[in-house]
Amino acid sequence: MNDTDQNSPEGILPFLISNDATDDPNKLRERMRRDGYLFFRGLISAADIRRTRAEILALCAGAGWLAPGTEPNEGIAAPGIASTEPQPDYMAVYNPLLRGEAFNALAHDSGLLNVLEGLFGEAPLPHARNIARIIFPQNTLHTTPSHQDYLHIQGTEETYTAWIPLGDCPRSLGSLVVMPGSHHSGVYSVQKAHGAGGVGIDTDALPFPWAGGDFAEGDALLFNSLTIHKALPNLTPDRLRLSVDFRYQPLSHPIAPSSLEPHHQQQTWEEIYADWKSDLFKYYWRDLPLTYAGSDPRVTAVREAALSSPRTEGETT
Ligand SMILES: O=C(O)CCC(=O)C(=O)O
Repeated sequence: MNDTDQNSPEGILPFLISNDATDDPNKLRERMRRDGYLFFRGLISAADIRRTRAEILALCAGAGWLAPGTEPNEGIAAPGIASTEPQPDYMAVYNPLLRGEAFNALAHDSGLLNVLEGLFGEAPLPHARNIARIIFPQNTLHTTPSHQDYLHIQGTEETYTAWIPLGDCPRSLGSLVVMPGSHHSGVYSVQKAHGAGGVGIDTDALPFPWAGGDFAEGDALLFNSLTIHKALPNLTPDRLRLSVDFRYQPLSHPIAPSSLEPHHQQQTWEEIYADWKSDLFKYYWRDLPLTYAGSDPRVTAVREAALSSPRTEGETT
């Protein structure tokens, strides 16, 4: 890990860039084991990212979320709107978004799947529950708090999130940061919090640094389900932050059945697939030899304790 760089005023270490390891499974595994994350420049197809971005911004335009007279691809938010998941006006855009063919196809990016196959030493299983985020500028109360994905996903701890911004995403637009080394200590306790997931970890006393940086189009961050991470606030005056988060695990590991359901479970796969032109990624998991995991009692205990906790304030740094 490099030392804190002078360009990092928040005291965030720069990501270790792992492009040198894409064809070296041992290096991928050793770094992931040590740090709990891998960051790659230009791993994801730029053309597919642009298609997904355009698909989502067309929905934002239809909802009146883009500033009138601006170029849609710029993603400039209309003044005075700050919608957030799961508010009804957000879901009115988000449910159609989940039906997007480009969005769902992006989870099968070949560069990403090749890295995952090297990391796992076996076929990767993409979870079907694909997620996207539309984060409004200055809506800092709802910035994603520090958390571990395992609490929300369960199945196997060997689940990895790929966080991919849909276009350049400097820190000021609210990129994701991770805590290298935080994945070695099991499931942390949480408190109720604002922002995605609704619970957060108090990281003040933890002995780990944050690592992060400015993402360019095509960059991807991969991290283990126990690695603590959070979003930085979108402090731009007017830009929407668009990103996707997809999850993967080794095919031979048990999966939680909910990972094969559409996000929020407000529509069926039939509805999601209704307008797709290609059958390639429909029900791709149905013929695979899957095994299923029950719920993890550690997660139940941590969730029950959180229910009786006070809500923490949103993080703004
Ligand atoms: O993009 C965000 O704000 C949240 C993403 C996240 O926490 C995740 O991918 O697990």
